[in-house]
Amino acid sequence: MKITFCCTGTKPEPWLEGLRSALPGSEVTVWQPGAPAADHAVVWAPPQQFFDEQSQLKGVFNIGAGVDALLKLCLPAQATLVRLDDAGMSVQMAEYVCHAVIRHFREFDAYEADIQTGAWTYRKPRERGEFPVGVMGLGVLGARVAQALAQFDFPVMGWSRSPKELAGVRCFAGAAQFNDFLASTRILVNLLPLTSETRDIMCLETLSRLQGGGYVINVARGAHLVDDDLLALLSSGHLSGAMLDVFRNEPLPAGNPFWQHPKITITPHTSARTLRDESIAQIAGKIRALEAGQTIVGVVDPIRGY
Ligand code: NDP
Ligand code: OXD
Repeated sequence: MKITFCCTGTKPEPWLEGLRSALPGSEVTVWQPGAPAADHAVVWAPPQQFFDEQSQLKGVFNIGAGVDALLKLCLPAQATLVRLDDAGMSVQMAEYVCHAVIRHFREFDAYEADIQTGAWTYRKPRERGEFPVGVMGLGVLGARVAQALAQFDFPVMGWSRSPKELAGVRCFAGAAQFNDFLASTRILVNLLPLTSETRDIMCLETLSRLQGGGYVINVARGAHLVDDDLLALLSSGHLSGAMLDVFRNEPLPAGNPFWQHPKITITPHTSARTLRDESIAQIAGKIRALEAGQTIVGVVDPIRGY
C-alpha cells in the first residue's frame, strides 16, 4: 500500500516514521510533483496540483478537524475525505475555553493589571448565574467544551444543526432556535465548522442579540466573525471583550487593530493543536479499516461542508 504525505508547514520526517511503523509494509513518502500514484494521502493545505495528479486516491486524511480549506479544492470524486476526530484536541479546547471564560468571569485580566501597578485590590465577587455561556457547535469539540464549562456551574447553552441532549447543557437547534440561544447567552463560544451557512455568523445582528456586557470567544475560524462588527460593539459597550484564536488572515497582519485592542486577547491559532502520535494512530487505524471495507467515523460530507 502506498501513502503520500503532503502537509504544508509540517516537518515530514517524524510523520513518515510514525506512519511507517503504524502501517508495516506500507510505502510512505513525501509527495513531489510527478510522484507515482498512491492509495491514501495524509494532507494539510495541499495545492490543487496534488489532487490533479493523485486522482486515484481512495482516502484523503486531513491532519486537522476543519476541512474548509480542503473543500475549496477539487478533490477526486471517489476519495473518502476524513478529518481528525478529536485525537487529543477536545481536552485542549476545553482547557482553552474554560481558561478564557474563567479569566473573564473572575476578572483575572484586571487583577494582573492592578498587580503591575503595585495595587492590592479586591473586586466584588460576581454572580455566576449572570454569566451564561453559549457554545455554537456541539460536535466533537463543542460538546466536550460545553460539558467542561458545566462542571464549573456556569449556566451552559449549546446550539447545533440537529437536536442534541447533553447533561448539564440546555440545547437549542437549527435556525428557528438561534435567536433564543443568543438571547440566553452572555459569553459566546464559537466551535462551528466554516461552511456557507456559518460564514460571517458572528455579525452586528447576531452579536447584538447577546446579553449586555457580552464576551466572544472564537476558536473555530476567523471568517465566522465580522471583525468590524466586533470592534463596533466593543466601542458601543454592548460587548465587554473577546478572546480570539483564529483570524481571517493568519498570521494576523501587523497593524491589525486586534493586536493592540485593550478589550481583545489574541492567541496564534493554538487553542487545540494537532498531536502527532494520537493523529498517526487514528489515521493508521482508519486506513486499515477502509482497506478492510469497514465504516469509519470522521468522514466529511462535502455537501454539508463538515
Ligand atoms: P464537528 O463536525 O464534530 O462539529 C460541528 C458542530 O457544528 C456540530 O454540532 C454541527 O451540528 C454544528 N453545525 C454545523 N453547521 C451548523 C449550522 N449551520 N447551524 C448550527 N450548527 C451547525 O466539528 P469539531 O467539533 O471537530 O470541530 C469544530 C471546528 O473547530 C472545526 O471545523 C475547526 O474549524 C475548528 N477547530 C479549530 C481549532 C483551533 O486550533 N483553533 C482546532 C480544531 C478545530 P450537528 O451536530 O447537528 O451536525
Ligand atoms: C483544525 C485546526 O482544524 O487546527 O484542526 O484549526
